[in-house]
Formats: sequence, C-alpha cells, structure tokens
Amino acid sequence: MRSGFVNIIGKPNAGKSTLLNALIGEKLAIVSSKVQTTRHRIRAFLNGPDYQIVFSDTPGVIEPKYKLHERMMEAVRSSMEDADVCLLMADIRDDFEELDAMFTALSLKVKAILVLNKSDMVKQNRVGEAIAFFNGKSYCSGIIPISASKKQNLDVLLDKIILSLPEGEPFYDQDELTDMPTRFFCGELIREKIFELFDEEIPYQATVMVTRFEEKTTLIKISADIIVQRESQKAIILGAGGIMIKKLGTLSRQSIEQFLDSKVFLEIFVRVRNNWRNNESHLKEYGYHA
Ligand SMILES: Nc1nc2c(ncn2[C@@H]2O[C@H](COP(=O)(O)OP(=O)(O)OP(=O)(O)O)[C@@H](O)[C@H]2O)c(=O)[nH]1
Ligand SMILES: [Mg+2]
Repeated sequence: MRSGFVNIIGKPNAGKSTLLNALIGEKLAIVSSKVQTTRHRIRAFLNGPDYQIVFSDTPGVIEPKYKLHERMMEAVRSSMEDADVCLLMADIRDDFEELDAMFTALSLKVKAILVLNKSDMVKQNRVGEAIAFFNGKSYCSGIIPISASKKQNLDVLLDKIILSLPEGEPFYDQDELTDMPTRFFCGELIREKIFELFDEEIPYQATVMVTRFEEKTTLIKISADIIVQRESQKAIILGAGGIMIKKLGTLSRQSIEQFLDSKVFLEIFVRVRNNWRNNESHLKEYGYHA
C-alpha cells in the first residue's frame, strides 16, 4: 500500500483546480478564466486498490498585496511543508525562465513533478523545448505534458505520482472524498458564479459565507452572505432592479443542486464590510484562518 500527500502548486490560472477535478473525477474546486480564483487549500482523496493520494489544490503563487493574499500564500506554504510529492504546475505557454525563477525560489524539500499544462494549446515542438529546458533542473524529478481540461496524459501523470509515493496506510476513510464541509463547497460555487458574471475587480472584492445549511425532507435550505467592501460594489452585484442578483441566485442554485444532487432553496444577502480583505477578524469570520 502506498499513500501520501500530493500538492499542486503553481502560478495563478495554470489549471491547478482543473487538474484536481480531473484527477478526482468530481467537480470540487471552482475554476474560472480569471486569475486568483482559488483562495483555500482544498484537499481531495483518490483511492485505488493499493494507494490513497491526498491531493491538495492551492491558490496561485503571488506577491501578497493585502492580508487576504497573505492568508492565501500561507495555504501554499502549508502545502509545501507536508507534501510527499509536489506537482509544479505551469501553463506551457508561460516564459520558461520566469517559471524557473519561481520554482527555484520555492526551495522545495521534496520531489517535484513538473506538469506542463494546456499542451492542447501549443504545437508539439513547444513541448520538446520545454522538456529540453527543464530537464535536469534541481527541483524537477520528472516532466509530464498534459491537458487537464481535455484529460490528456493524466494516466501517465497518475502512474508517475503513485510510483513516487511512500509506502504506508491510508490517512483517510476510503469512502470520503474530501475533509472540507459541504457548506464550504456551496459557498465556493456561488463565488465561482461571481467570477463568471462580473468583470474587473468585483470577484476580488467579494467573498461568500454560507450562514445556514438545513436538510429538509424534500430540499436543502441554504442561506449565504456575499460580502463586498463598498456600497458601490453591492449595487453592482444587485444590478438594476435586482437583475444581477437574480441571475446569480439562479445560476448558483443550479450548480449547487447538481453538486448536492438535491433540490435546493437558496437565499443570498449582499453585505458591505469595509476593507474586509485587510481585517483580521473579518478574514477569520469568513474562513480565511491564519
Ligand atoms: N486550453 C486549456 N485550458 C485549460 C486547461 N486547464 C485549465 N484550463 C483553463 O484555464 C483557466 C484556469 O483554470 P483553473 O483550473 O481555474 O486554474 P488555477 O491554476 O486553479 O487558477 P487559480 O486558482 O486562479 O490559481 C480556466 O479557464 C480553465 O478552463 C487545459 O489543459 N487546456
Ligand atoms: Mg484554482
């Protein structure tokens, strides 16, 4: 039996969350075309006949600008500390020198597999160039080109991961998929719709907290707060005559219903908390623990 922690680390938007979902076969981590979508470390388990992999998706590595960013980078650091194997994830179109500088700066203490994602977007010779460039780098014990969204070459990646795992018994119950509470994922699905529906700064000024989760006989009742930093942002989320919040509510409810495989009654409130991204007690309240 092999088991261990495999943590996915890389720049924002590289496709880390898409990979987690593809490997697990469930949509657990939210995905968007915008950077800095993921804010928490998200653990998910993959069980095979003779292995258990505890994958962690993490926020993209950035230079922190405010306390929320610092929390996000703490999630990355904690993932680096308990990893048995790191998946260093890169968009294969990114600049190799820049990626190299970033991966070197991480000073990883464990084996890392370089995962070159979005290979579906480039010609074969780019893959060859990447392998030639990264081959022999000190942090790199293997290089695997994949497409997370097209699920290409994931079997090769998985085989390589399993071979790199230490021997040991499973850490978690084999019926479990994740150790995060269901209500967390419901909040995330609402946040994903905010990323989808609103441009510019709004997704970055907002967070979501599920305040009620009640399983009734025929449906699940969920209440959630969307927290923004200013009244003007609240007005944008509500939209003229409430048109945007209505749209957001419908889309969120549908995706939560799909996730929970149940009928859902969803109530959303928009609240303004000045500068919540820089306020310790607000961050804690909204689930961004130190
Ligand atoms: N063409 C292509 N697009 C991909 C692939 N994998 C992910 N994407 C897209 O890249 C974008 C970012 O994907 P995410 O999975 O959210 O990226 P991430 O690394 O988790 O991003 P952060 O959470 O912001 O750090 C989304 O629009 C995905 O659909 C891939 O293999 N090929
Ligand atoms: Mg992500």
